[in-house]
Amino acid sequence: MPVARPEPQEPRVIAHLDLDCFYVQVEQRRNPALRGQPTAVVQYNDWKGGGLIAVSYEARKFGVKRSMRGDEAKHVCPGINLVQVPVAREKADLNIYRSAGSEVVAILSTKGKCERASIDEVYLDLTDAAKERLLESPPESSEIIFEEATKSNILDLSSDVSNREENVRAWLCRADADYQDKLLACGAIIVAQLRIKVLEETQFTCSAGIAHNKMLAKLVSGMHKPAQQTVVPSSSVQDFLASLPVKKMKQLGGKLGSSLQDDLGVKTVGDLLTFTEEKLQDYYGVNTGTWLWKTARGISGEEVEDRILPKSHGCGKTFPGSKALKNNASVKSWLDKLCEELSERIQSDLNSNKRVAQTLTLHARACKENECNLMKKFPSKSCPLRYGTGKIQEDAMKLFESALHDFWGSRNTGWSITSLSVTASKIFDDTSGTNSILRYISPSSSASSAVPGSSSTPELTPFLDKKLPMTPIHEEHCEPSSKNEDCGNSNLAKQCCGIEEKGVPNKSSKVKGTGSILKFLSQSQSALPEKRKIDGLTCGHQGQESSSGANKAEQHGRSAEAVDRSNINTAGVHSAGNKWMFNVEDIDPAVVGELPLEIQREIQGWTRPSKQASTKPRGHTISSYFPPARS
Ligand code: TTP
Ligand code: CA
Ligand code: CA
Repeated sequence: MPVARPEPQEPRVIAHLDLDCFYVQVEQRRNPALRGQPTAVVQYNDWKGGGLIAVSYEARKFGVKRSMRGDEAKHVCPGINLVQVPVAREKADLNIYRSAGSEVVAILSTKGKCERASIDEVYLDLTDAAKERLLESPPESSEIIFEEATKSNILDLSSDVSNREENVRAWLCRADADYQDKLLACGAIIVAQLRIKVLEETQFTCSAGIAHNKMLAKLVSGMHKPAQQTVVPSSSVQDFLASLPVKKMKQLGGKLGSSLQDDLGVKTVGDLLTFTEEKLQDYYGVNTGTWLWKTARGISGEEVEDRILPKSHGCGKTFPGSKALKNNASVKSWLDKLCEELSERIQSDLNSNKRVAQTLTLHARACKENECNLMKKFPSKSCPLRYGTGKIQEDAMKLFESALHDFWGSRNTGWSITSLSVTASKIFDDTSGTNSILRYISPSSSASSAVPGSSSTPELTPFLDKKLPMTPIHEEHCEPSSKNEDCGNSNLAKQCCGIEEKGVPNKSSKVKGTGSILKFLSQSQSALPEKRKIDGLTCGHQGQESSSGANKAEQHGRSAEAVDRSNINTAGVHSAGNKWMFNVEDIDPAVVGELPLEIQREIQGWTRPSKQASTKPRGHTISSYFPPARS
């Protein structure tokens, strides 16, 4: 449920930018012969010419829509060029689009706080840049206004085309405007300049909304497309929202929006104005009631997050019609491929950005035999994420089995899976990385899995529910939504469950520290030897209960900070119980050899207990965080 955030006292200038027919533009840049041509990007699936996922504006003029398949698009637009998305592992490989999006983000983030909202969308907080511009070169005293800015669509202004640009120029330069509108005018000029810069440097056009908050900026960024921008002066907010259907609001597209329509007769955001805040709180609770009341007035305190990397990584694939998966073996085969890609992406995020994902979630859509028209809700399942392709594959399969059991009981046939996706979320920056060694070493409390137990679901479920307290299993439901075969990036997750929106990296989990050992330990666990438990050679770590308090930390000779860090970074491992251990035998000697000498010595200390470093000074080394287990 949405929650109202405190509003900032000062006026802000927020922009939302969205690339036009994004995948098509990427393909047009790769093959300039496609420029200006009706073009669409289709999924990897030959059924009826493949599903369209991006359609150029030239093709849209012919009535080509994203919901069509290639054959249908050819029917309405015979000259259309259909380009297939790149393929890897028998599914769409979206890497070229992801990196094209990153090129744009790199340009946009130079002007203010930048939040990458999706593969082709960005929010910018331009308040400081606009203030600076207003001080240094206020539009009212500028002789020349950046031309692209004069093409803006200003919500207040009449759309009389004859002298539109003159009107816009006059609006941007009004000397009698209030401070808020002056800032918006500066924001509009800055965004126009940024859009041109993006075009010059990447060859991509984008559209933008410029307003006093994120909600309004997002609502209007797609209003005039392609390659245009729309500005929302405060004076226009009420009229704009008065006729806006509630379902157009991101948070009102689902059950809350339906309830507003069905229970309160609210069709447009403006209709909400007739309800007092108290009344809305009575219906929907204090938080959501207040949020609705504010939304009706165009008020939103939501901040632009400082984040240019994605909030989660997801890989998915759909299996329409006869392609539906009907047995565990075929699900496993596909899950293995999806997990392999996911593992590569989180590993690369770790190596390049030192970001660690903590939660693995499995989403699927399924139907029951003879009821395929009735899409049944298939529960989504999560568990702590363990790095290493083999482990992710193993855990994902167990999550699937557990979810299938909830969906279908213990019977083994009669179900079919029409989509599968795996998502890595709860990503945080591990700027020290010091204790992330845990992610590369198996906890010895379980043979090899964060989701141990026999593969029989009835035994697995209680384990998941009871023994993973740090990251409790949360069950969400995937609504059938996309017709696309492949849901790369986090499209499927986003469309189904909004997990990308929710997986906020916890700012408080940012840790500082000495040099990272991550880079030395980035080998996959799957290569590690089978676990052997050898007395005296086991390094342990107290779990959730014993490590949660500073007092106990002192007993262990660790600082409270160290405890915090281990709590943060080892959630997945903690979850396996009150006490977990990892076996020093699990440390790949080849990896240890590459560690800094200091750390090599520590690890050797673990493997030779007699020489254990009881005299070693404690500090920012890994032993501070992982003292040897006490018997
Ligand atoms: P969108 O921004 O929704 O659409 P778009 O950029 O193609 O077109 P517009 O000009 O209207 O913004 O999506 C961005 C890209 O994400 C799109 O080019 C392809 C991909 N995508 C999918 O793969 N599946 C989907 O269901 C959607 C909506 C998008
Ligand atoms: Ca777009
Ligand atoms: Ca978009």
